[in-house]
Amino acid sequence: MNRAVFPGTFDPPTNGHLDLITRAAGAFDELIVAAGVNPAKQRLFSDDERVEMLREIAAPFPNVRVATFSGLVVDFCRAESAGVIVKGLRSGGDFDYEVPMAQMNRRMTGVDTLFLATSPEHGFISSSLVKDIARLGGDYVSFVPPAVAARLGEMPGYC
Ligand code: COD
Repeated sequence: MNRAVFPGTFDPPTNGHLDLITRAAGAFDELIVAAGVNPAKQRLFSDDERVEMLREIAAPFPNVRVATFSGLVVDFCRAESAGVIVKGLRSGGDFDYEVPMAQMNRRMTGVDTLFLATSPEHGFISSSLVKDIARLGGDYVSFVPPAVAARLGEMPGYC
């Protein structure tokens, strides 16, 4: 089976993430969307909340499974017998951040990374910007799936 892992913080999942899930689900027999921890980022949503939101938005895709992981993403790939990591690229900033990780992951274990260029209509969307807009009272609903917009609106201090 041709199995891939799409790892991320997904705090919260956005339409950019959903676009990658849609495209990667069409390219692999099974896609595991894996919510992990980026130590550089403080999270708003708990593991359970991120998983629930991801399950809601991944529900239309029978070959997509949602999981959490801690530790190295390559160890998770090995445990799940997945040979490919899927990542998205929006900008040179993503390239500079992602390529050394991809090279290190391949060097450590042979697991390769497949980069999907962002769709132009989602290229400016990030979880951080969505949270900022929500916290400061702006309109964020067109940047996230409906299930995520509802959750974000319920968070104390967000609207
Ligand atoms: N369009 C296209 N792609 C997008 C968009 C968008 N609008 N928004 C985000 N993406 C892509 C990102 O480029 C990324 O590829 C992916 O979606 C997830 O994004 P985030 O922001 O939710 O997640 P990150 O980048 O914070 O996740 C980082 C990981 C948790 C995956 C990473 O830190 C990790 O693998 N940690 C585990 C430890 C490890 O193995 N480290 C590597 C050692 S070499």
